[in-house]
Amino acid sequence: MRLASQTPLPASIQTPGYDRAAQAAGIVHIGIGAFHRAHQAVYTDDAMAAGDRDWGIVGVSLRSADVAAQLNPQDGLYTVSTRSAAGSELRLIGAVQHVLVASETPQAVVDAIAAPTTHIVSFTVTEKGYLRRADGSLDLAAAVGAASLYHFAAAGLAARKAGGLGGLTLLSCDNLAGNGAVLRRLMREYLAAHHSDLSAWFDSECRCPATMIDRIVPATTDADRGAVEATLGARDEGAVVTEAFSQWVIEDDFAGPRPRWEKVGAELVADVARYETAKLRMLNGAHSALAYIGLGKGHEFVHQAIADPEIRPVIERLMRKEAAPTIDAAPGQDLAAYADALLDRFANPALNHRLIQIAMDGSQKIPQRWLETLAWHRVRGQRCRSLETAIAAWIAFLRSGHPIDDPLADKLREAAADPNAIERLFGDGGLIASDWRPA
Ligand code: CS2
Repeated sequence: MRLASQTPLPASIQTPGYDRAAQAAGIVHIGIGAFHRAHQAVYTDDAMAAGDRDWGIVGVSLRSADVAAQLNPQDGLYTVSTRSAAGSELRLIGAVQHVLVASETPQAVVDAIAAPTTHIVSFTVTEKGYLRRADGSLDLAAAVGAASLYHFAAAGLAARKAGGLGGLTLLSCDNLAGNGAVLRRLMREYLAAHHSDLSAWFDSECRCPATMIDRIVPATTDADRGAVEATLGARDEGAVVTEAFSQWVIEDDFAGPRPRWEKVGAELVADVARYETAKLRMLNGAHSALAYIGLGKGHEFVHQAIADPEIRPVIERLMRKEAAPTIDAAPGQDLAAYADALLDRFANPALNHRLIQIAMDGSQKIPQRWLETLAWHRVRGQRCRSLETAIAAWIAFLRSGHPIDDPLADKLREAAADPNAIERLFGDGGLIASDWRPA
């Protein structure tokens, strides 16, 4: 039996605490992968259970029809399994109403963004989905393509303006440094090129708040789906598996109404930068280092790599001695305690988080995860032994013959094969733009 609205479920499973059918959709989410379903959709489900109304989510996949095929036959319902050494907890999430596939029904995506009830368009399209050039500007040639978030956002905004509706909040939930400002800049560049009549309206009517998003969400496996089915008594093709920890820090700068996410655990603040920087350089920086160093030593999962007595001290040093000193902590932000908590989260034996999942798209991740830290130390005349080890491990990975999942894969493989790989990658005119230059 496939999970759907009428499926009888065991009493132990938490279900949506509101009338799903009575909710309008207030959010269009582009990039409805496992991360969104285990993070923002859960906060939104909780906000509706706490009394907020009309914040249903219309999910959008830009290319793949997989998530639509998983969720639409289930009336948008899916489960989130929270796993720790202490056991697993399962709950049903009702916030997602249905999923559109932009390549199949592009006009439906535009209509959803242009609907009067929609107030927020949010994004988890991964780093490469922003279609930036190495210098940070928009790759205009790529951004006219069918898989471009800009194309759909602009068409939806144009319809809103034409219909006399208000603007929107465009909410980036990706691991970019200054994700709100990046999205605003790129959206402006797109509009200037294709909808210059919208540029001034966008500036006055729309907002792009910054966010720090954090929850570790490994790709769901068939074994995970089997375990969920055994507990649920129904097949959930859209199941997601995650850790107990979850954090969301959001810049409180919205164009219109929003769910009261702060009532259900999110932090709405004036300035996200220090949280975001700490998360990118400590958590994600350590993750990418674990991925390349760990794969080089034959490990498969994060918890195995962090348990390796040769790897753990490298990661501890990276977080505590290299990344943490570069962060000007906010009041109450304790970076030593943050590093402790991250080590525990990485060690979670119940979460089979594959290193190869983190290793993908290195060219898009490494600048904000490693190079900003390296540049900070460089101007102070200091070396970073752990990050240099991590860079060597990345180059070894690129040379290893392992398939490279990265938009720059071919160029990276070629540059890494050069005896002067460091210069080809990070030097002047190298593949990876950064303020850090190899010594
Ligand atoms: C990971 C992140 O895949 C990766 O690159 O570093 O997805 C990480 O698990 C999340 O950012 C945690 O919040």
